[in-house]
Amino acid sequence: MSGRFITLEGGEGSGKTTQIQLLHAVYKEAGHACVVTREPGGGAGADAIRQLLLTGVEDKWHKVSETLLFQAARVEHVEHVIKPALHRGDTVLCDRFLDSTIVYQGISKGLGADYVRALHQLTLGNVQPDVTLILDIDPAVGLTRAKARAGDETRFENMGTGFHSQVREGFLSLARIEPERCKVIDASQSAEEVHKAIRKAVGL
Ligand code: T5A
Repeated sequence: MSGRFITLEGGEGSGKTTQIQLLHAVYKEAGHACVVTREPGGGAGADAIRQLLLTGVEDKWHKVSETLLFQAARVEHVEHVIKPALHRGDTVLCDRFLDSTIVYQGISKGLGADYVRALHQLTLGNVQPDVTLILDIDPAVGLTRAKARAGDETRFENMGTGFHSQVREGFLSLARIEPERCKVIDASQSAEEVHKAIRKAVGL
């Protein structure tokens, strides 16, 4: 696969969607083919699973079922959207990927990071991002930003501050384990400053 696979990760309201759009504009301006996508989602099957996962009460799913649903959506996404784009040589900009499952289900919900990694290996092999940008922000600030937008996809937002603090620490721990792939970006800055830091991190 010749394309570059870039993921954005971080807590709720850390600015991933905003930054993906800004980065996409840079690629577009340069005339470079680029696919923007997100998880859970990316294709009809994965979008249907997204609805199951993000709406409703916090304890709607057992952590094992929840993890399997995220990974089922990921298989649809990788096989139908990500791999074809990378084979064409396109850059893929993806809002969340496997690291979100490692952090949210593996670390914060206590299923174990190794469990999540093993499931990924079993279902998708070695599909991994080339670069991961971790947008780091105080969860209280991020949640305030996220709650300002309308919609019913609030299941994870409602999981409490302790849960979201573990999410933040979880992402930072991944960056310590894989510093070459995972670049931590201070997401408390203005959107323009965050964009500049991201461009530097991806070499644009
Ligand atoms: N999940 C996901 C798992 O548990 N396991 C998994 O495996 C996966 C894939 C996804 C949820 O699912 C969980 C994690 C999530 O809880 P989602 O709706 O996709 O749900 O939620 P988020 O990914 O968190 O998306 P959000 O829309 O909440 O946040 P973003 O995309 O990080 O932030 P963005 O860009 O939409 O910005 C939010 C607001 O802040 C403003 C924006 O204008 C917007 O209003 N903003 C800023 N304001 C000030 N300064 C800045 N620098 C700003 N940047 C953006």
